[in-house]
Amino acid sequence: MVVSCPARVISSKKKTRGRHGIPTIDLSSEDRARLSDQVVKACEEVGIFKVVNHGVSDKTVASMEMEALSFFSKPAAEKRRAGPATPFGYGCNAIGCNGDKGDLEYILLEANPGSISPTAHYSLNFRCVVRDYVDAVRNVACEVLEVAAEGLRVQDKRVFSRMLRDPQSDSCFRVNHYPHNASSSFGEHTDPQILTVLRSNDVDGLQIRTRDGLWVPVPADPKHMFVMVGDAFEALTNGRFRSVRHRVVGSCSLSLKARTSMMYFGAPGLNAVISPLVSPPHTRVLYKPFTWGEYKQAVYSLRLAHNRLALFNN
Ligand code: GA4
Repeated sequence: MVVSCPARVISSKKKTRGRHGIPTIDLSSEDRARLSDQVVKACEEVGIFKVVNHGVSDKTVASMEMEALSFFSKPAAEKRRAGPATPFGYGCNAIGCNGDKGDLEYILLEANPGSISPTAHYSLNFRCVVRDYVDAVRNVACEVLEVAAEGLRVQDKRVFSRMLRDPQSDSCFRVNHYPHNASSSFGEHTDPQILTVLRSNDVDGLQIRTRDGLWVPVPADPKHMFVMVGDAFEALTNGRFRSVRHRVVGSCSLSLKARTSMMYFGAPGLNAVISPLVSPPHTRVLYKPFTWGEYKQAVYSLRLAHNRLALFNN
């Protein structure tokens, strides 16, 4: 259940200048040591950062956005043929328990390296465009994970990225569409996976909750991408990285244009064991080992509840 939250929202002015700013990281930087320190610091302190020079071409992004918009503009009956989302497919108002409100609609697809989910409900062009986009954002996620592993001084720098490149990976891809004429929202939650790569159009709405309980707007930036730490990364790093609570709030200011966001959720295979890989000597191991499949099952039964990881506390 989503707990209604008394936290304050700070103004975006304070956010951009003050200590609540979202870090911006240039992924093309050749100063690898500095880059990996920046990634580790952002994952520890904020759990979200903006990535510039991410390497995904404008064309790949624009084609994906166009295909998504053309899907969402179809008549309701036609879209519903690609649903219901159980969990994959087309969904609207299906999260429940205050998770989403208003007319949010979405498509959720499997996105492991071997296959992009179906099906006859999507055109061949749609599937090709999704495959290209997902391949590109997976590369962004893997690069970030490798840089993070370096920053954490893990010997095998592919230890995290390998999980996303595994053909059995349970990664998924989601496109959310918050229509212009409604006050649609998505309740606060953390993403359960390892890492999320988010790209939205130029309509605001995303907010993150800081450690001190403030809600901070994350201004939309269609040219760049945002990377968010998920629960599985928090567990893998023994709590050193913190998954970021976030929500999308609809308001009158959303009313001119629909918000469209596209998220790649990088996850391991269902049987992959998640156990803290980087706990310095003398540090208590916070989580019992669990498989991604076990965690996913807990996530679906607890829905958007707070602190699901606590189920696996040592
Ligand atoms: C939130 C993050 C991702 O969008 C998602 C969502 C998933 C779904 O829509 O099927 C969940 C939600 C998300 C967490 C709790 C459960 C599962 C809906 C829901 C009520 C795809 C994910 O992995 O977890």
